[in-house]
Amino acid sequence: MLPQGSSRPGFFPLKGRNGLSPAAWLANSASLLHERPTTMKSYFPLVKSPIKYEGPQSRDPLSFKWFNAKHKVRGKTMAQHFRFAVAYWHTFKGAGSDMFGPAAWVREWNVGSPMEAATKALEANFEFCQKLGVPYYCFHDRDIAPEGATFTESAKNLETVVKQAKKMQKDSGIKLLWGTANLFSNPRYTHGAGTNPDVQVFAYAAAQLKHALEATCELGGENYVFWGGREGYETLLNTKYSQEQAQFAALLQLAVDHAKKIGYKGQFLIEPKPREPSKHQYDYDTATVLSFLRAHGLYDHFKINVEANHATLAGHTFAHELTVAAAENKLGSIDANAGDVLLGWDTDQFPINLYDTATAMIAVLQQKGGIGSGGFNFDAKCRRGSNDVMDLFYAHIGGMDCFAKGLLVADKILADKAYNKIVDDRYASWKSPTGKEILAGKSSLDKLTALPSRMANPPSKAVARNCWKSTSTISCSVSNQKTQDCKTQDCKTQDCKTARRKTEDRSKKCHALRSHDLIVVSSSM
Ligand SMILES: [Mn+2]
Repeated sequence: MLPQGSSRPGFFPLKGRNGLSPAAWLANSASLLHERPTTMKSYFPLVKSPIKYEGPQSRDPLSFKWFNAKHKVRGKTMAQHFRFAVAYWHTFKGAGSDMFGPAAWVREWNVGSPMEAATKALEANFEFCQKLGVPYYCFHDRDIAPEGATFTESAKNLETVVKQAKKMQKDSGIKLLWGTANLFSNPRYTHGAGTNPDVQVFAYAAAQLKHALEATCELGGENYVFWGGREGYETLLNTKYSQEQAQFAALLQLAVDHAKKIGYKGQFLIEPKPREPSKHQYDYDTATVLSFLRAHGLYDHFKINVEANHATLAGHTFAHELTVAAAENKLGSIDANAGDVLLGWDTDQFPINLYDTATAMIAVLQQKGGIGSGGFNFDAKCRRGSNDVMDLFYAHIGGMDCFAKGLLVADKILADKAYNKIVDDRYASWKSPTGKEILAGKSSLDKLTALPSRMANPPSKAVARNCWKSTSTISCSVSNQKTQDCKTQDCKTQDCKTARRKTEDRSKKCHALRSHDLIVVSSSM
């Protein structure tokens, strides 16, 4: 416990109960409140006890309506499913600035010299995480420690802050989900860090990466993230594309090598993002990044950190990006936020759309073992008008509840036999000998060419619409029974006209069942 009279803000010391699992830590949180010395400064004095689950009927904005850390879904508690994290940059260094105006808020912890502010922000972070009931935080090197006048000074600042953070992690039980280097804010990185045309800038980035990786390792960070902030180009007229791809791969390989050297066992992640700030960002989306990793022999060392807002900027849904990553067991972690369909940039909002979180959680649950050492990091910020620190609580609580409810809905949908049947039926024809042969690599174009000659032409509407109902079942009335019965391919015969009518009837039924599909999904919400 911190000494009485200490001026340091009050997170709840764990008194030797370090190394607890997030679930055990959450269970203990409430009992730790009384241990907080009353003389300690608090940045969030209005939150007098850790936020509790009170259920959907509660009207207390400082309570969870759906996130119940201990509630089990598919054998895992919600705490284990989510491993929520607070994003240091937005929550403790964000000050309401946007492209039309500079900082709008002065947070109580962001005053004094840069290093004094760094210490206070750390204290605010650990108090906030404890009171919110979030077991992890994430940082960039330059938001946890200020950049100095020289590289050596920057490195020293980071070293000092890491020592403080390590002690506060130990005292509070809060852990580091991931760390990363900010290789995009300083003007030296205007033309990229790893992909910069100047090898000296590359070397600077590599050195900064080394320190950020070592800081993450020192703090027990479970992941290290690469977000290629300015890795991209503006015009091909001055750009060697292949050269820049090779450079970026070299930077990643240097990190992999250094991790081995220092014994860092955490997971490396790449966070895709398109369009901002350069027109052509190299890590455009998940599929692009996975392809890049394969091409450069880095595939086994990296997973993907999927951000919701980056997915929508790439013209995808959040669920699409999660599904592409999970399909290869490469979904490493999640930046849980949301964009705005009416705004064309990375707005980093807190998630409040249940349909988005429900479909996202369906995708997450598809990956065996869940997200492993990853978590759900709220890479989200309050809007410029939200100048009250209490909004940080309301925003995070809302986001956690939105994902918790999304998990419950996703579980219900996946457990619903009607839903499973709809999807299975859609692919039923692939269980035929022909389908099995194709997937086993035992078919040939010659073999498959024999099939179309026995099929109806033109295809039945049901087939053309790619109805979820087994196409073989629906089309058989035309292609097999009737066509064969009337022994003619000419569809003008009465038999075939009848058959086609029947098929159209089935097609209508198919549409009705599609509506049923939506009802199944909606009723699960
Ligand atoms: Mn973003």
